[in-house]
Amino acid sequence: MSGMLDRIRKGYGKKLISLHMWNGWIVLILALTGLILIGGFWRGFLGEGRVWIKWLHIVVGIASILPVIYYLLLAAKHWKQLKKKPWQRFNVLVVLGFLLGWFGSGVLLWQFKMVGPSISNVALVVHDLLTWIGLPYIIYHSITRLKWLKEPNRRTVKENHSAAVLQPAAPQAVYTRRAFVRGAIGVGLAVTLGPSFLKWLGNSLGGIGGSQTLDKLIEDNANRLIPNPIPLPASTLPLGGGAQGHFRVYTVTPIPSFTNENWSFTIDGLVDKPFKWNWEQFVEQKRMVQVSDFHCVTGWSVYKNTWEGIPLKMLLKQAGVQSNARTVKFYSGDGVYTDSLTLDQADLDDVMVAVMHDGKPIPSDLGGPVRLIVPKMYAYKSVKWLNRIELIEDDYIGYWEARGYAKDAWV
Ligand SMILES: Nc1nc2c(c(=O)[nH]1)N[C@H]1C(S)=C(S)[C@@H](COP(=O)(O)O)O[C@H]1N2
Ligand SMILES: [Mo]
Repeated sequence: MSGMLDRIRKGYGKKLISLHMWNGWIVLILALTGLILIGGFWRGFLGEGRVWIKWLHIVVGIASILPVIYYLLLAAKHWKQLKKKPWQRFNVLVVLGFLLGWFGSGVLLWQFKMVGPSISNVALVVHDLLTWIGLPYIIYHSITRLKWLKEPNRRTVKENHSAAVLQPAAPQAVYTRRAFVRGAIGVGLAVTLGPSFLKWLGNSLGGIGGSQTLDKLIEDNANRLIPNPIPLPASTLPLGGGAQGHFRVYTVTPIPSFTNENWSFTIDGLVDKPFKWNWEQFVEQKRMVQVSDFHCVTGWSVYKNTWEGIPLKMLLKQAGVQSNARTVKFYSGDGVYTDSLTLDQADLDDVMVAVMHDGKPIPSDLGGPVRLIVPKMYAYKSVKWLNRIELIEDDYIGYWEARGYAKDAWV
C-alpha cells in the first residue's frame, strides 16, 4: 500500500518537474523573441525574419497556456503541499499571474484588428509592464536556483546530518554567502534593467497625458533646414488639443538627417508636370491642417495628432497624373523604405505630406522634415523622410508588405 502511494507521489513529482522545465523553455523562447520584437535595433537587420519571429512568439505564446492548464489540474495537491511554505505559495501565484497576464494581453495584441486600437493599446502597455517586472523576477528565480548556488546548500545539509555537533556554525556561514550572492544578483538586475524600465515607464505612462518625450525629440532634432515653416493658426492651437500617447521611433536604417543642401522633394513618373522642389520652395506651398489618429500594427496608437502639410491629392493635381498611372509610390530619404497607395486610396482627403505636428516641425526621429500620413491605414504606410513620389502603372509592394505585413493596411 505504501509502495503504491510512493509511486503515485513520485509520478506527481516528476510531472511537476517536467512541467516546470517545459514552462521554463517556453518563457525563455518568449522572452528572447519578445525582446527582439521590441528592440528597434533588429527592425532593419531582420527584415522578413522579424515577421517569422512574431509568428513564433504568437504560436509559442498561445501554447504557453498548456502548462498553466496542466498545472491547474495538479494545483490543489501542490497547494496543500506548500501549506507551510508561504513564500513558495506566493511565488506560484506571482508566476501564474504573469503567465495569465501575458497570455491574455498577448491574445488581444494578436487579435489587434478584431479588438481595435484602443484595446490593443492597453494590452501592449500591460504586456510590456508585465515583461519589465516579470522578466527580472524570472531571471532572478532561475539564477538563484542554478545548481552551483544550490550545491553548497546541499552539502551543508549533509554536513549538518553527520557533523552537526562538530561544526554548528558552518550552515549559517553558507546561508549568509547565499544571501549575499542573491542580493548581488538582485542588485545587478536592478542596475542593468532599471534604467530602461524607468525610461519605458516615463514614455508609456507619462506620455499618455502630455508629451514630454515628443518635446525631447523636438529638442534633439538633427535636421537643419532654414527657414522654419510658419505654422497656421489651427496648427498652433493645436486644433486637436495636443496629441495623446507617444510615438515609438521605428526605422530600418540609421536615422537620417537633412540640411538645405541635401534635401529635395520630387514628383515624377507618369505625370504631366514633374517637379523637384528645394526646401525654400517646399515651405512656400499652401498647407492645410487636419486632426487624426495614428495606429501602428504592433498595438500602439497616438490620438488626436494635429498635422499640417500638403494634402497628397493637391500635390497630385498640381503634377497632373496621366491616365495610364495606377499606383503612387513613395520613397524615403533613408534610401531604403518605400510604400505605395492606389490612386483611389491616394485620393482620400486626409492623406497628407506633413511638415508639422502640433504646430512644431516634425523632428528627424519621427520622419521630419517631411513624412507621409495615411490615417485610415496602419502606420507602415506613413513613410518617414518622404522625398520622392513617383506615379507608376504597375502595382508596388512596400517595404514591410514585402516582408510579410498585410497588403490590406486598413485600420
Ligand atoms: N522610412 C521609414 N518610414 C517608416 C518606417 C520605417 O522604418 N522607415 N516604419 C513605419 C512604421 S511600421 C511605423 S509604425 C511608423 C512609425 O512612425 P514613428 O517612428 O514616427 O513613430 O513609421 C512608418 N514609416
Ligand atoms: Mo508600425
